[in-house]
Amino acid sequence: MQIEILGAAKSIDKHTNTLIIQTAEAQARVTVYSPTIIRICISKNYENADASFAVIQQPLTLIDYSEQVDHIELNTSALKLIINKSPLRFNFYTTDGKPLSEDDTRFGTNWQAERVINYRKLYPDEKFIGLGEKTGNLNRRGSHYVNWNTDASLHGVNDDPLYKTFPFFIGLHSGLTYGLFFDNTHKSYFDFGATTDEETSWFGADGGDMNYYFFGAQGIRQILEDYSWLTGRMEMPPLWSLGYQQCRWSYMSAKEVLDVASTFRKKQIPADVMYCDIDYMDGFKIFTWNKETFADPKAMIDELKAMDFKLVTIVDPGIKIEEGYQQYDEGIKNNYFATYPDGEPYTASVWPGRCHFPDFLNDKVKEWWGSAFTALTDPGVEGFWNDMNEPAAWGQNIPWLVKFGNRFMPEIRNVYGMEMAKATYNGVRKILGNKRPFVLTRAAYAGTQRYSAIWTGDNAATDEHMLLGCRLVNSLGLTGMSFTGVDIGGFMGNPTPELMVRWNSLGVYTPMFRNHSAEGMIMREPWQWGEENEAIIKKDIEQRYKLLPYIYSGFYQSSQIGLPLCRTLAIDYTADEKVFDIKYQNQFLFGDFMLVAPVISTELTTEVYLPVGEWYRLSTDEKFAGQQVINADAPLTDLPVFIKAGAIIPMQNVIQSTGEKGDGILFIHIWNGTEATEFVYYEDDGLTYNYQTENYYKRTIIFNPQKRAITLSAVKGNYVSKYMKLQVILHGLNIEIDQFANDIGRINIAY
Ligand code: MIG
Repeated sequence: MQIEILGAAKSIDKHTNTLIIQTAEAQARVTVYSPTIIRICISKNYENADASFAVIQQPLTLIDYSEQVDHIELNTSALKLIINKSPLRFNFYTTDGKPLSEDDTRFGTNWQAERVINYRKLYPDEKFIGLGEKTGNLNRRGSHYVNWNTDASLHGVNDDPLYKTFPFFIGLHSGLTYGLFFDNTHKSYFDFGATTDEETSWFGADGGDMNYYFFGAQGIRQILEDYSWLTGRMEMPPLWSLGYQQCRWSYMSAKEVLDVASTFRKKQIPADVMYCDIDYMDGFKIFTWNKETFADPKAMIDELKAMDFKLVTIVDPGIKIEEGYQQYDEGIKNNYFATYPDGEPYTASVWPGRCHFPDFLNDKVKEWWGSAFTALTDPGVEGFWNDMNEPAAWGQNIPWLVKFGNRFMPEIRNVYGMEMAKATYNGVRKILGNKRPFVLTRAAYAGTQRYSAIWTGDNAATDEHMLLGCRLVNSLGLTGMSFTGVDIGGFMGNPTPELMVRWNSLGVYTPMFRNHSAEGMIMREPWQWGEENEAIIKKDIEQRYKLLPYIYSGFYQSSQIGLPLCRTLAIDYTADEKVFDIKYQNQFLFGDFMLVAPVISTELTTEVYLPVGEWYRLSTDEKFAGQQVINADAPLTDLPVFIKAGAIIPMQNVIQSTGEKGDGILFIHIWNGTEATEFVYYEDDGLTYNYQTENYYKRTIIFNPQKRAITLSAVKGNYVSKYMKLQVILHGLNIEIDQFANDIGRINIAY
């Protein structure tokens, strides 16, 4: 095998916004996207190097650099890049010269035939977080990972790879932070000092270019803002998708779907969403309905709507080979399927039997796929669940010879799912007009947040999987994916009632709150666990609905700056070694002010690490000093949740679904603190895109304990709040103030 190591610069071409450096092996291009984002793309064949599935921004038009004898120095207001000419190496520093991340001097970028690799210096105290849906510890130092989207059913808690590819990590050392996004869709590898005797870290791919974006902002929040600027942010989801979602593989008939939905209403357990998994279809044919069991989908959905439920239906990519089936006939006629090199459509078996697979890389195919959703939207479906898009087929490994346009499976596999989600999103957006769709996908690549929410696939009904779910969701939050969830209760296997209860209570503090289980498992609805457990589950779901004003504002924040809802403590307490401790690494902040400490179902007390500051237990208002480990009671009725001093948390009274108007009272809970805090309260109609034209209601709530003042800024936006009355509740102060809030001007409350 031929080994090549990037050698000396032979020529340097300077354009206003690009440095083009030629070596004997390849061409390197340097562009600047913002003062904190620099792209390096080292390519043997630059023709296709600028196409990206993930990146939606353009480089700046000017760069500032100077050439010296042995190096080039490129400066931005936030970063210094030193490019050594011989051999060609790229080293990033802060403006005052502290090393952030540097090529390994010996090997830098190198090739083994088609394989492209980058070796970097490993700093003694360096930690790594990120890569999205990856098992293992929060700190990924000492671990090796592969990105190769896989239908990882029955995966263990340490398995890799899983379903998604997010080749973006954040490095932490010497009190500094940086990020690196390797935008390469081939099978890729990340080694954080796992196999190099702690000498180097390295990453690479089976093909393509050494194409990466370096993020030099100081502070993880700013890096996440930069990364989500580069790759896009999620839109506001429909409010109903933040309610409780009841799923199962499968509710087998319209009658069963309706029975479950009406039981929620009868028992007054709040819920918003019912699902139809694969069995609603006719022989698993996508865009069809089973003529017997779902004979009149519109009638079923109308009944659901009358009960204020939304319906989500599943779609898989595999199109059944069957003449007379519209999608098959049209796909064949127009050459819409992935093929072998001789043009023959590729065939594999999945649920419907022998299938072809749409070439989602092709815009025409995307459009065709998207327009077929009328079969679901006409009767009233509003949520679209994209499964099996790794893509999965029985036997798993789709051959490398399978072709998408002029590209082959090895290059396409990791983006196929994202492109399917994009096709779905674009299609239903067109059909639904001003109405927000809910799109969910299993496979994904960097940038998927623009189109879809994700869930973490087929987990199992064990405590270990419940804890893994926290780490996966927290890690996904470091890659722009804010709207995420796990199968609550565990997909495979049957949870004990205790595990079901515990997991449900944790689900309250997960962006997507969905109960789901596999075929053949015992029924999972809240009333399947005995009266006592049902009461706890109900209370926890009620808690979710009470918190929706806080959660929705958190989604708004995320849509603006890319900060996730579920935040590993590493984001805000980066320098605190304790947050990386394996004992506490599953803890996370939910939104700005709530700290959640996951506990397994067989333990009724737990150790919780409270970082710097002061904290209150949500359930008791008991106050704790931070920077200490406490022993917290953790009965099944009370998941340990702590509130940061100074917290401002808007809540409402329980409603049965997000479509319910409620009593019109907005509670603002405030827990005393020492420093001024603020919270941006956000509300809109929860259903349409009108918010994009200022049809929202937004005001900043400021709590200033030193001045003993609470301020609500004047309202921004044209939307009229659904809350008529405001009630401020000061915890830890024992003062209650009621005030009517239909006055949209500034409100000052002194206490
Ligand atoms: O081969 O549609 O991860 O959530 O219930 C299994 C049936 C296919 C896998 C998904 C799961 C879903 C199931 N699907």
